[in-house]
Amino acid sequence: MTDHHDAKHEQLDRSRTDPEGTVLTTQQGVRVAHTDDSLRAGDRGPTLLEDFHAREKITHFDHERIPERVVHARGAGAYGYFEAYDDSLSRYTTAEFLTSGERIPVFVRFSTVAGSRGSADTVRDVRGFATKFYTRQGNYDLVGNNMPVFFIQDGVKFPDFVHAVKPEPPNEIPQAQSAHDTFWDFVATQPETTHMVLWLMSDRALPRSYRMMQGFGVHTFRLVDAEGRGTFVKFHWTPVLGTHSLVWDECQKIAGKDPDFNRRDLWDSIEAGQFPEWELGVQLVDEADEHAFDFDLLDATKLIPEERVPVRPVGRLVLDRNPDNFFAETEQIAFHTANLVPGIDFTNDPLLQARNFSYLDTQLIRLGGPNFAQLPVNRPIAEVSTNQRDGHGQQEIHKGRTSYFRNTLGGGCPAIAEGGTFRHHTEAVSGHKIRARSASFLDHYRQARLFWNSMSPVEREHIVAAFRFELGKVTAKEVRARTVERLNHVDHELAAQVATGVGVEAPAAVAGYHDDRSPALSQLGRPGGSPRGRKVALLAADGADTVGIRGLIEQAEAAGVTVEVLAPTDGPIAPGADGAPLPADRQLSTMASVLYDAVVVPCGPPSTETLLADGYAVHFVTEAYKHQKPVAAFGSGVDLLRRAGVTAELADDVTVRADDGVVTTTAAGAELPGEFGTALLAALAGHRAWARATTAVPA
Ligand code: HDE
Repeated sequence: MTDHHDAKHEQLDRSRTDPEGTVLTTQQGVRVAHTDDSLRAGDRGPTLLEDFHAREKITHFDHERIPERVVHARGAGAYGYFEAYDDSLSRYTTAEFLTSGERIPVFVRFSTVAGSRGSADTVRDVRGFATKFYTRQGNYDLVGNNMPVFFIQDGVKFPDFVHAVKPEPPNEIPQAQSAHDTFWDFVATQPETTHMVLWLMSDRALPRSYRMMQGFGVHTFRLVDAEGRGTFVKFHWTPVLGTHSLVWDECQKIAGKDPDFNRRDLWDSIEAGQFPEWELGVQLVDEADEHAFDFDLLDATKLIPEERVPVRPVGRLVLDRNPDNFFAETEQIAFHTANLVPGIDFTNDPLLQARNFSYLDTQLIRLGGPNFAQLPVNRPIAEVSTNQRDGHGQQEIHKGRTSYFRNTLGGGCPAIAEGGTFRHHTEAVSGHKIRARSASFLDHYRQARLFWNSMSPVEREHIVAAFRFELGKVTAKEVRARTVERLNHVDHELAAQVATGVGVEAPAAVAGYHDDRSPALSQLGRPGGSPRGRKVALLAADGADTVGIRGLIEQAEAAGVTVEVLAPTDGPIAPGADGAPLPADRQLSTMASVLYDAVVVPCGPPSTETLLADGYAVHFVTEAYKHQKPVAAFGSGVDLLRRAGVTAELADDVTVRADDGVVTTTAAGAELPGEFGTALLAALAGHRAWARATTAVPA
């Protein structure tokens, strides 16, 4: 396989600068001797206008901010590559990056939607999953989300929708939350939102990690072959680590304990060489089958069930490099749904059509002019030659007298390309010019119910709890009632349970409920049971069994799991009977169980005694237990589990006991059996012990 993915970095290297070994200068390159005092008339006198250094420094600072994205303002990104597995898609498309097997450089930006740039990562929200492929044929952007459908069917409603979900105008409250009156007022009056709102109330809105969420292109796009023949396509990203979520109580706590939780997780994993990875899959539909479904392929509030059209794996995406500068790269990257390469085209999805206008338009104000494609992160690696000239921030020095087509004075250049050009798919279109919605878009409940029917019991519980939380924050009783009315069209039991929670009357069941299911929609039913990429907290104090701990850490790390040692104070932990001192990674009081996937309490009577008397330690275990996470202890560490209210059966001898996600043994030191670590890793692979009773959450 050719490794083509360095091409972008070679280009970026020409823009990367490093202050190492340099001296301070002005923007003009004049060396600066003094930057702590401004030039003034006398040491207590007024500052002088002629202090060009101070003026330049302050002026630049005054202009450091640019408008944040109107949606998806909060994000995190990374570089990597995409490689197609083989050329099997060449029957359908001339897009080389999908068929060549070369490593294609990419930049991916993940985001939340509603919050401002500085908002917390773990809010209940959709996540953006936008990929820029720097292909040899030009840049292709797949600007997707982590949910396969959308709130509205026509882009003309997007400003209304976003105004409703954003903080309310009088006081700009609440930040990054849909749990307020205007959002639910919009939802309750727009039945087309119903399907997506179920996704939003599901665990999908609370990803454990950007590395552990699916991505979707949402719209139906088109692949186009060399003869101009089109095939409908839906794009899917499937994470190698599985699709996993946080629970709501955790999310709210993490928003305070570590608002950068998802951003940090992405950064840290790439720094550690644990490169996040997804598989690209496509659902292909022959154009002849356009009307073979009980929904319209052009309707972005609908998905194609995977059981009906299987997702065919076509390649892999790997993120292997963090940006050097957040602003220059993650903030200035500009995605656009109309950045297409030959072999991919649009459909008439009215949401997509509006997006094709919006993204270019928004970049003009956000990035300050028409030359943002010249910013390093946005530059294609394909050759660029246009007749576009001038404008703010022009970086190129265009030689020659001609900047028009057709010219003879410039030798006719740039000439019209012969091969490899983009050709719009030829589609016959007819109709009256009307402002109307197609009747094929009018069923809003069938797929909402399909989603609900496909959920496991615990996923349903979470959805009901989410509706109760969100509507519970709505002050207008009639909006609560109207929303419950809508839910009643999806499922009567769902409506009744939400109604009870939010103090409105449950409506009578309606006719037309169906029993169809799509098992692929249940996150808990999806494959991905591996402990890889997880983070475990190990609580220890002086006198801990460092021999047993070291053995366990080694076993965990071999399985791709990170173990952090948390101690009441910084500094190395003194060993118990034998063994060497153990460095502590974190001080216990600076961390919290919500930042980890599991907790382990090791042996060592003095260590256990200290932890039993430490409120943070006891709370840590209680909270992890109540969040249904794997909890493990060996030797005297088991006592801390008892103190923390763990009610599962605990080991009373050296035999490893793994009950309800609680792994224990009385063995310790060199005697600690490998099965202890194996059972912990198996519990981690299961993500949570969902059967564990949680009536008393929060901790
Ligand atoms: Fe976007 N969207 N969007 N959107 N969107 C933007 O573009 C818009 C929609 C998505 O990390 C904006 O550069 C309209 C669907 C992502 O930089 C803006 C409509 C999907 C990102 C915009 C939609 C998305 C954006 C704001 C309805 C999933 C972040 C800043 C017609 C398939 C990209 C910007 C990044 C960003 C408009 C609907 C995904 C204003 C008008 C559906 C991932 O142009």
